[in-house]
Amino acid sequence: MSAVRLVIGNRNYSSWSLRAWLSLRKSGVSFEEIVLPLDTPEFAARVGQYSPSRTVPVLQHGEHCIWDSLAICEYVNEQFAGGEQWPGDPAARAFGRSLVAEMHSGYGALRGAMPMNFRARGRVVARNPALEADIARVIERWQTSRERYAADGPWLLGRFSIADAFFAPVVVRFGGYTVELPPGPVADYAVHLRSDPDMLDWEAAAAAETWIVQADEAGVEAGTALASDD
Ligand SMILES: N[C@@H](CCC(=O)N[C@@H](CS)C(=O)NCC(=O)O)C(=O)O
Repeated sequence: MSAVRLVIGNRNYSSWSLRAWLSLRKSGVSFEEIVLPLDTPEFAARVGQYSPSRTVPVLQHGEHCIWDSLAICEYVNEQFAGGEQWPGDPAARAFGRSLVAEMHSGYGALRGAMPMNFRARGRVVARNPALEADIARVIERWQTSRERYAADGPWLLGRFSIADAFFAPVVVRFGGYTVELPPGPVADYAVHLRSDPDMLDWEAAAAAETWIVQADEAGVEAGTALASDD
């Protein structure tokens, strides 16, 4: 098989990269990783050699280049996961795709106010109505998913799916920004995802990173709002 290579940003910050990486890791295919440090001259100098959009993640498979996290997950599912990263049932699949599409194109207030940072603990940000609405919407989607598919397994749609890859960064954000989750299926889902062995591998690698994005570290100590999105 042609070589598979995933180009990602710093694991501590790059939520879009985590989506693609988790899907690829769960597929079981072996792949090479290249990590480009976000917001550095090195990133600006090197990203163009891999990514036509100059963003990460990017998947290279032989002559193919896929440069968007959703497109990468779909490709991984088709090429390496035998379609297992979506449910076989069309209604469940459509539900999962709706979850993912909403995550991919929405939740702007959440993304803006709570950038992913694995090292963040106990951050507190000002809650405005748009942020509250995004948080409530995520919790409601997780509750509905877990109620519908609990019999099939511990992930959002029962078995691991692309929906979990897309919501993994949100679980991390909620953990770092002290978002209280209702006990039961929603809180249990967050615990399940954070203790998944692949997530723990990513977290350990994030902790070992030495690149710091200053704009995203300013509030770690103070617990204040931060500037960047992802
Ligand atoms: N829609 C893209 C967005 C990717 C994206 O914005 N990635 C960020 C890092 S998490 C990036 O590459 N930023 C670098 C830059 O904009 O210079 C996806 O889903 O992959």
